[in-house]
Formats: sequence, C-alpha cells, structure tokens
Amino acid sequence: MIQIDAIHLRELQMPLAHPFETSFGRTTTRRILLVELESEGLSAWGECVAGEHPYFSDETVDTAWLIMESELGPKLLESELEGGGSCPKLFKQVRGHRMAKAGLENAVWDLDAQRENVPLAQLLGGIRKKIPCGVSIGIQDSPELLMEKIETELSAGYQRIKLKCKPGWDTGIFEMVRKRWPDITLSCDANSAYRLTDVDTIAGWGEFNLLMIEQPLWYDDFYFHSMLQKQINTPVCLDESIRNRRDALAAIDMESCRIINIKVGRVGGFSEAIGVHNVASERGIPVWCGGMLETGIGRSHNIALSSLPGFSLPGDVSASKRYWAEDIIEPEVKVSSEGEIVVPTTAGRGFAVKRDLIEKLTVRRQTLRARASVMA
Ligand code: OSB
Ligand code: MG
Repeated sequence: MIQIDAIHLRELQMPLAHPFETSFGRTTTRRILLVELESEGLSAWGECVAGEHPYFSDETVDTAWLIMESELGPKLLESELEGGGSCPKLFKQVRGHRMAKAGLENAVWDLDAQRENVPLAQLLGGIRKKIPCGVSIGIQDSPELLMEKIETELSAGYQRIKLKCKPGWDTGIFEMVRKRWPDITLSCDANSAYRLTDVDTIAGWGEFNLLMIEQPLWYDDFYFHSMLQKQINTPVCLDESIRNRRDALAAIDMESCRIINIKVGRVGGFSEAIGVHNVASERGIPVWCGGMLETGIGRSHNIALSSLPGFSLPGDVSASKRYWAEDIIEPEVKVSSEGEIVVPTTAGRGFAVKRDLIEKLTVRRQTLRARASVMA
C-alpha cells in the first residue's frame, strides 16, 4: 500500500519559446502548476494542464490549486492507495475539476512505477517502443510565416501537420498549404470556432484531403457534431467534448466523430484516459495523444500514455525545444529525424527533474502534509 507523506504544489512562470495562438486566444507565457509527491523517500511528479484563463476548459491554474489544496490533497493524504488506479474512486465525490484530479493521480502513477521499478509506460499497459509525432501549429501573423513554420517542422521529420484554424484562417490557408505540399498528412483544429450553419464551408474542405477536422463545433456538444459528420466525408475528431469514457462511448455510438484526441488532463487522469483508449480500440476508433503546451513533466506522461496500442495516429507530443528555451527535465524530449520519440525504459517517468531550474522559476508554493499518526 502507498502512503503519501506530503504534497508540494508549485506554480512556475515560464515564457513560451514561441507564442501559441488558437481560435480562443494567444498564449505567450504559461503558468505551470506542478505537483510533487513525497512518499517513503521517493519523489514523484505530476503536471496540472489547466490554463491561466478558463478558455479551453472551465478550469484554471487558480481553481485547480484551490481544489487540490482544499479537497483532493487532503483525501489523498488520508488514504492508503494501491496505485494511481485508486484515485478516481477517492476523488469521485468532487464533481468536475478533472485537470486538478489528473495532476495528482498521474503523480501517484509515477510514484507507483518507481516503487515497482518499472517504466511508467509499462505500468499503463504500453507496448510501443517509439511513438509517432506530429505538431500543432498555431495561427500566425501571416500566411508566409505559417509556410515557413511548416517547412521547418517537416524538415525536422514530423509526420503530421495540424493547423489551428478559425473563420478567415481556413479555406485559403489549406489551399495554399496543399498547393505546396500535396501529399503531407494534414489536419486542422478549430477549437469550436464554427457552427452547424458553416456546414457548406466545412464540407468544402473535403478537397484538401485532411486526415481529420478537430472539434469544429461547440466544446460541449455531441449531437450537432453527429449531424455534421453525417454531411461531410472528412473524419471529425473530438477533443474538448470528450470528458470521460462514457462520453467516448456516446460520441462513437452517435457517430459524432471517427477519431478521438485523448488528453490525460482533460479526462481526469491516466485511469480514465485508459478507459477512453479501451472503448475506442474495441470499436475500431483510432486515438492519438493531444498536448496542452506542457513542460517536460506533463510531456513525459504523454509519452508514456502514447505507448498504448490504440494510439495509432501521430500525436501532438513534440520536442521540448518547440516550447521552451530550457525544459525542466533532463534529458529534454527529443524527436528523431523520422519524427519519433523513444519511450523511456527506465523506472518511472524516465526523465529526471532539474530541481535548481524549477526552484528558480517557482513563483508560488504550498506544502500539504499528512497528519502525524498518533504515537502510542
Ligand atoms: O486544442 O489541442 C488543442 C494547446 C492548448 C490548448 C488546446 C490545444 C492546444 C494544442 C497544442 O493544439 C498542442 C501542443 O503542442 O501541446
Ligand atoms: Mg484540440
């Protein structure tokens, strides 16, 4: 049984190497919420992927901090755990706050992998030795800048290019990109920027041979995505809408999508991510691992998850240097010229943390401790 002695929460302020723009806004600096668990002399890490603003999801760094501190942290410290898989039941009484839950649960999985002396990927049920990588390219200041970015990423070896899009940065852009690169694997992500009345525009993208269109409609919708999918040939991929395994079941059953993006933070932790992966695999729906501009800690968790058999499409998990001047782990995450990341084979996450750098970047911290057991 696992007993947690202390939970250390910290917030880091980290400037992105390049600003990242989606249909909901531009991010230049990330507020990073890290969880460190202390247990029997071991140290395990998790990253809560909530953003500064409630734009991608309804959580923020501040709500996640509050919920971890006041609700989830105390539950974790009071309990004996079998592993990360014990967390969903423990946290069940708290509704929502899935990114906060994932930050803690994923750290417990890391701890368990260290205790068992196995790679985190193996503990999760992973089988892949290498994972295929794609990139998500934000909306740029000009089409020319976008073309340069794509050129750079293709030269680096990435296997799939995903373009962020929105009305006004869509059809013309796809046309330009396809003219220059007729055969690359290309997809787009609208982050809910369209409505069902845009069906003709979206159907028109059929000529660009997109691998998928990610989350075109409302962030909380299955029904209208199902109406849309029936009217277009390109597969819809859901991101924001899929909160858990049941959502995946419903979306697949309604044919709201033909592909699913799994983000471990969005679904509340590794246990639920495996659940989504399993129901999708059983129904022949390919999945891939999404990203949330993570540091190396969240990134190492994404790599481990991506090693599961159903992750058959290139994910958004890419090299550290695309995001950070200096990542907080070592070695940093590297992508080969074939566009692959090697899954670590050492115990736990497989990447060491740079404690000095983390200290330097920390702007807020708090420690929660287990109540000392009463001595007889
Ligand atoms: O919708 O996948 C998304 C980043 C922040 C919020 C939402 C999304 C993204 C990305 C970037 O697409 C993925 C990454 O490179 O980490
Ligand atoms: Mg997305």
